[in-house]
Amino acid sequence: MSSGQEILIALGANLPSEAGEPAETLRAALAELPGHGLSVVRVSRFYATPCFPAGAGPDYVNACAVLEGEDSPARVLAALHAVEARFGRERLQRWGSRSLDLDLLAVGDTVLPDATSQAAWRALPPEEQRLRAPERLILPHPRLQERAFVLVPLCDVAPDWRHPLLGRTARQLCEALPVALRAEVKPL
Ligand code: A4P
Ligand code: MG
Repeated sequence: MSSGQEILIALGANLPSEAGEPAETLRAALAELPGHGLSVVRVSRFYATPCFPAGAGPDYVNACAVLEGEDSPARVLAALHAVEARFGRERLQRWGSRSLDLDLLAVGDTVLPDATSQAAWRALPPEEQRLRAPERLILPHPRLQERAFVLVPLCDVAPDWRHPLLGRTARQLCEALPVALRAEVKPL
């Protein structure tokens, strides 16, 4: 049970959906969450961010939110996938353009499936990251510490959240990123 623990999610979109342009899709997705037993506690500003990998598609709109709910992390991820499906996300290509991507960043200090596996996913070399997607839920999300488009919005809503294995807060992880990467993440 995740009762009492902060649920941190990342939202991203770089293609329109039936709700409209990416920012509209993000708003509509947040509005769907309470229907899945997830209350929305805080929402970051929305940011325009260059597509990663560079040149692979249009710019993204990214945001983060803090949620609260009683379900297990696996059920929370299932709810996020249901909302992605509602807004027409098609999984054509890993890291491909999408009308909505919802990632589960963290549930308090929960580590899944275990510290060794989480660390192995975190250490995966860039080429393999692109080719291999985890079949099981990994928490914290294994890429969050290297992404300005995640950490900048996360600092709006949960700057003091501490990564249970790296021992650093969201703010410290963000400040460890190159200034140039952070500067690319611009409030809408
Ligand atoms: N999975 C395991 N752990 C998690 C978790 N903590 N959160 C599994 C979400 N999913 C998790 O995810 C692949 C598999 O990982 C699923 O089976 C899931 O159960 P996915 O959402 O199906 O595929 P994906 O979104 O293509 O992969 P992933 O790893 O979520 O991609 P990313 O890393 O989110 O990259 N550029 C900018 N500027 N902004 C973006 O938001 N996003 C992406 C997507 C690429 N470039 C971007 C952005
Ligand atoms: Mg995803």
